[in-house]
Amino acid sequence: MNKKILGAVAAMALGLVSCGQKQETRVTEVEGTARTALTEQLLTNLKTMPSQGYMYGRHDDPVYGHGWAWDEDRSDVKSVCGDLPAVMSFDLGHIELGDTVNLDGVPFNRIRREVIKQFEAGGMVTFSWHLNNPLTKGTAWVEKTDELIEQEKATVGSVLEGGKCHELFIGWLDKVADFMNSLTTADGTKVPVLFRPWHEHTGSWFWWGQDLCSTDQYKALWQMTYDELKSKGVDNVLYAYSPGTENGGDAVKYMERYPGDEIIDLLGLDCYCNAEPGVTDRFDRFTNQLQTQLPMIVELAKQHDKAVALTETGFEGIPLADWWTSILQPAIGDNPICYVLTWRNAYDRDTHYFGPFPGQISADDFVKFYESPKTIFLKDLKNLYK
Ligand code: BMA
Repeated sequence: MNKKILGAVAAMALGLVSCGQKQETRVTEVEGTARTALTEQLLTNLKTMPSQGYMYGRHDDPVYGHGWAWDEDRSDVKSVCGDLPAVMSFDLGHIELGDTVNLDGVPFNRIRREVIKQFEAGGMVTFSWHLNNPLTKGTAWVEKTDELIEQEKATVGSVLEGGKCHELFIGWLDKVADFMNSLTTADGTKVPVLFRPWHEHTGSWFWWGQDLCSTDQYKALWQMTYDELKSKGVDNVLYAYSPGTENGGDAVKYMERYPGDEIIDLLGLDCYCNAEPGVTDRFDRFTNQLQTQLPMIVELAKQHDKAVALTETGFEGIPLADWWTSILQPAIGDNPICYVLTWRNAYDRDTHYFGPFPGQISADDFVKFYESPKTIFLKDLKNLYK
């Protein structure tokens, strides 16, 4: 989500920043790696899923929640409704740095274990990647200060072929590839996952965002990501395109930076319900956005033969007791999406949560949401891989 991280980034003097890498031209010819049968099967099932309902997903659900962290076999979703999300989401931010924990402190080894567990339970996993800025060495979020803005705008160009961070960046992609390749069960089965990099690019808060790079550069970034993972033998990954709501319901705008049918498997939307004090129709805005944009995306998905999902949503702090059944569900309506995912319940920030926990005012309504015939949680799933 669009969450600005303030401060903490050492501003490096303009011109002194270098990736410390040789500038080399890279041969980008990619050997074709077919995707595994299970991965293709997952995609088929994501496309047909809406005839049964939509899966519910939560970011980082099995590793921490509101007021707790790192327990085993614990989940805020389960504590409230007795079942687990059908979709678990995790973030790969800081894997590029070679760190053992991600940007929110979650160990990558634990993520790998949870991915395998979710797969073996019949559920699905998706990954976002809030990776650092390879040029400024700052976070994924841009600061746009006088000192940094030029470099922030040069970042995507710097990682593309011929750019001064290209070699460094290929190394970062290779770390992601290694991780994807390491998602194997005890019998050696590679776990299919959905990867959702370069998300919310229609906003301008990440270094790959709208005002920070050109359309061609953004598409080239995707192509390079796809090619590099493929060349490293990654055959268990589906790819999601997930812009924010800036298209305003215009299909041409939604597709403006679309990387292509060969790369993308799922069309998504990141759309949050933001409470703005003093604005009485705050829910109408969210409802309107979903009701205008989801049918447009569904139509595009039909034309391009892709799956559709509400890849990120939520109402931070959920101050409305019946938000799940009176706002979210009606806003999704009958749009055939395969899943809806709400963001994380931070363990260390009291008000940063997007799902209920026992005692939270929307907990009872979440149980109604769970009981709705439209929602699919882990126990409802038959088999996503058959
Ligand atoms: C954001 C916020 C951040 C977090 C990031 C990645 O939207 O929740 O606190 O670091 O997602 O999980």
